[in-house]
Amino acid sequence: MPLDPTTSDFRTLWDELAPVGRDRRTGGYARFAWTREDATLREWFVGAARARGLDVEVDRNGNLWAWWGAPGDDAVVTGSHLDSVPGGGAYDGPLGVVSALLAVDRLRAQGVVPERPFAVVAFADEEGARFGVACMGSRLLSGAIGRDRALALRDDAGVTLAEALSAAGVDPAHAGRDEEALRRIGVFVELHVEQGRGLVDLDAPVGVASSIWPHGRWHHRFEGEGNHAGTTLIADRHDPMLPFADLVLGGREAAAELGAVLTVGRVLVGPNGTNAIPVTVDAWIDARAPEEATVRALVERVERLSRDAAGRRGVSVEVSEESWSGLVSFDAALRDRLAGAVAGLAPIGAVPVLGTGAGHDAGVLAAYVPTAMVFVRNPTGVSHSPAEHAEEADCVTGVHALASALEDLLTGE
Ligand code: HGY
Ligand code: MN
Ligand code: MN
Repeated sequence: MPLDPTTSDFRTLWDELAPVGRDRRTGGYARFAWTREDATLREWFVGAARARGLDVEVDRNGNLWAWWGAPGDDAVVTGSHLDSVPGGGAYDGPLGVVSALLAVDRLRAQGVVPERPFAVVAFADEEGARFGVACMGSRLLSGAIGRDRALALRDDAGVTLAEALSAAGVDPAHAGRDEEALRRIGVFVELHVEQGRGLVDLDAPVGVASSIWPHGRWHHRFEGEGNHAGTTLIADRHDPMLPFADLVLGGREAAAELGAVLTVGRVLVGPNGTNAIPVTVDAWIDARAPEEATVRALVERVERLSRDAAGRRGVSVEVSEESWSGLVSFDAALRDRLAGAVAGLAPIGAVPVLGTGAGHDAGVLAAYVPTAMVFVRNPTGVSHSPAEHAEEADCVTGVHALASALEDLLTGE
């Protein structure tokens, strides 16, 4: 077990995770909630925590908690998630979990004795890649999503979240807002790889978060009429692919005009045959902007665009909101306290304060308990891609920064 994490200690732990769910061809990860890969990652977490003498508990929503000392209320909690988007990078999520475990090693090596309960957490299903709603573990725990709605969500194969939880040994009858788990979180600090170019442009290895852009996901389902690709005259077609195309192009233009971003990264075409006019196109819109009103304006415009296009093309459309995350402004006093605890550590000087367009469990929990985030420099800013990266030296600096912030919270007033 490493005592005071260095580059090689970081690499040892990091390398244990590297092969899990990795596509050998693309290098991208497929680590979706409640799959075999997820189970492997969860087993890894349990093993790594126990190797450090931490006691592991699974809460009612399948989140994993590793306690240093006795569990209790008002704990200092740190961690992140282990799941990925399709074709995701290695760092988004796991960096926060690995750094949390190595921060425990560092605190121990420095003789720190926690004066408050302390836990490392691995939240379940942060990306929402399988059931559509991001941050499911923290949303269920906090009650930010209703239990019945969550449990009825289906993956692309028709499996419900309730069924997936059961299959993984988590009883869905006990899922939902967890008062005990919530009471135990006195403060949550999530370390995360930065997902933009903020820190690299500022030439800083770590920073702290100020805010998360409001964002959400919307499902547009177009339904037309299947028919033969060769014998159906253009004038006779009810092709759902056409309003879908209008939506993608018009949505991008609308986003650019409003100063927002819009992504259509997931599409299902039914029946998906080369020589058949499709019957259905299901498309998912991810929309984000600095202001809530801008996201709402964009989403309304895009819905109108879809309805107009569908009407013109003789196709029906249904639009539904799958998730919404309002603007998050992290607790300024906690953020400054963290920055103060970290500033001056070599090679960190001043600690930049950054906003982000990426969602996090810390953002969900911010509505219930004080939360803060530490970002680690990403040399290209690329994320949700196999090209996502952080240099080992920066990762180790991140561990040191996290440990300092935690020490301050564990032993200070
Ligand atoms: O989609 C997001 O912003 C996050 O990475 N879950
Ligand atoms: Mn992500
Ligand atoms: Mn993440």
